[in-house]
Amino acid sequence: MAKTALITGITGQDGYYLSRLLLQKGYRVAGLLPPDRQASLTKLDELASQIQVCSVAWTDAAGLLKVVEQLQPNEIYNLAAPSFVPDSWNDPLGTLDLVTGTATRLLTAVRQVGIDTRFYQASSSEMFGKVDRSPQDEETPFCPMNPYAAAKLHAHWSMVHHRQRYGLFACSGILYNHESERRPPNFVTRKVCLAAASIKLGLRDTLEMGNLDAKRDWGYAGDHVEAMWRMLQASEPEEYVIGTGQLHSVRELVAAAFDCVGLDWTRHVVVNPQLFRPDEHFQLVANPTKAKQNLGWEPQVSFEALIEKMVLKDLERLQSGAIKPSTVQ
Ligand code: GDR
Repeated sequence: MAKTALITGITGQDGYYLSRLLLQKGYRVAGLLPPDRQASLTKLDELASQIQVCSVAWTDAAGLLKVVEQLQPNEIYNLAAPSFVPDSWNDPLGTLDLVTGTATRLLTAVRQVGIDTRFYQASSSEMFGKVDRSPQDEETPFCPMNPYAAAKLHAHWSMVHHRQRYGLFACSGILYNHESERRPPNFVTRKVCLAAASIKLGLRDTLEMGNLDAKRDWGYAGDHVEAMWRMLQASEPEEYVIGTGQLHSVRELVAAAFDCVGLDWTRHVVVNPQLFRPDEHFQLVANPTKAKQNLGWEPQVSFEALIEKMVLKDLERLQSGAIKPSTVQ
């Protein structure tokens, strides 16, 4: 019989790639969507018609329990989160409730229904924050530096507690930055790739950037969702650090994107100190050895190939009119 997977945050970048992977594997895929977010299902494009939608608010514990009871999912992937880190300063409590509250309500539902659902929690490298070592692995202490990271850490511990106390098959992937053609333009990779494509087509001339010396471990979202799935197929529920193990600066990202369209980035990029983030002097880079050894997981798409994919897709979108030039200024 086909397995059933329930995904929160299904209309986000990772939701798309994970749904696609699970549908290809023959899963029945259901997505939890709050009643006021039903329209966002169109973000799943060609997958939308294959997804069963469960309409429940994140705060509705009874509603979430009912969904779990009725669906009896083999696997739950909890991806729901406001993922743009700076926004969490504007609404720390809302972030905590969405991130931690949803994880805890779902874990409670699984425990109450008493089924053998395997639970994946989307943890983040932001939980490491002010690191005292690089690269980081599963033993690295956490030191979150913003409300988003603190909320993710609380959700992470909630998952660990449910596993320890109730014996649930619950685990988390501590994921480093992962990008794709589906990344929204407020994230730095997409912002840069869209700008490079727009400048190439003469739709704009400059790009304002924050800290060019900031460094990240950027991987491909399609690779990272594969790791999520593998974690739930393992014999034991465990934490895994998921990243490429390679650090690149924002400067390298900009150079790579402009290189794809044959432009010299130094002629177009302007640094705006107002876009700098305070407390960002730490090198977040993964040591994914455990994932390689236990799950056989390795990233398939290189940094350069990822940036090229993203730039080419934005060129195509702009040329076909899928993105209106007026929105790229
Ligand atoms: P991040 O992603 O905060 O790491 O979180 P983002 O792409 O926003 O920033 C990456 C790095 O680029 C630097 N930067 C800029 N960032 C943006 N957005 N705009 C700029 O103009 C700019 N200039 C420099 C940032 O300072 C930062 O160092 C992502 C999200 O997916 C989280 O949800 C996830 O948990 C973590 O990755 C792992």
